[in-house]
Amino acid sequence: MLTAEHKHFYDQNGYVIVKHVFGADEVAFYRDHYMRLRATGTYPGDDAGVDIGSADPLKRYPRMIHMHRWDDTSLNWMIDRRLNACMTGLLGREPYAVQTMLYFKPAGARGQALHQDNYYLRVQPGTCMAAWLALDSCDEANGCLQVVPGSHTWPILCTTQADTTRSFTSVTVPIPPGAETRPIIMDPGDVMFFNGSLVHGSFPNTTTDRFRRSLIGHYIQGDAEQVGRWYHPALRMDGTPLELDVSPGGMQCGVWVEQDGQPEIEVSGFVVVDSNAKE
Ligand SMILES: O=C(O)CCC(=O)C(=O)O
Repeated sequence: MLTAEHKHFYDQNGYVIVKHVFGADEVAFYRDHYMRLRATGTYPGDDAGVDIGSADPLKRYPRMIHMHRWDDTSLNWMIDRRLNACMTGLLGREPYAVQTMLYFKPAGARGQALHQDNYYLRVQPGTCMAAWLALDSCDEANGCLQVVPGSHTWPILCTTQADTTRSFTSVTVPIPPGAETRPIIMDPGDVMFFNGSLVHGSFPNTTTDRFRRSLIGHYIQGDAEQVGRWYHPALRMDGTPLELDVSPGGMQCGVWVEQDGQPEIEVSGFVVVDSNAKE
């Protein structure tokens, strides 16, 4: 599934898309599964609450987080052998699994301002990796991922205030003049793998009738010794937990704010140690 071309592209750009990792029937199953879960309950991590009458589409369909802790379908997906094979090929050894998320991103929803995942996970040494499965066709209209190619070689940047009318998180990172932000067009079943230092995010879903659902796993390099408290326990790719140290300063991946929420300026003094050790 993973080729030498994928690995080369990943090393150069900090991300790579592997096409059709999951079949149409599997994608349909995941869409139905999470839509049913969302419609029938509230779960740990529903920090913004669920309000089906809200004018904010993200309050009608808030993201789910850490589902693998209470949902076997999510756990099994997180440690799926195909994801493991791709990440092992990219990293040179098996990763550990630390987080699942489901983004519904319905029509009209805000995106998530540009950021670096290791700002939140604080993996040391090394960095984290995301596996981002498209459950819908993703394009610029419905708020596909946006990345800054090559930014995986950057340190973790200090954050600035984000535009909370366009982002459900309040912090972003400044992009140097001349750096390209590239839209990532994906088909359902494609998986994008990306490095924890890669600057990425998404713009609003400007459609009136399309979701942009995605199932996301976060992983850490198999030689990591520390990760932020929010991500414990880390799991081996056979699902068994392991003991890692707590990295200071870690936090939940992107903290929700209202559209008119007070800006929250966070400054990172965090330095990535050897983020390219495996590249
Ligand atoms: O799906 C998005 O819009 C953003 C996801 C993201 O930032 C992540 O998976 O780290």
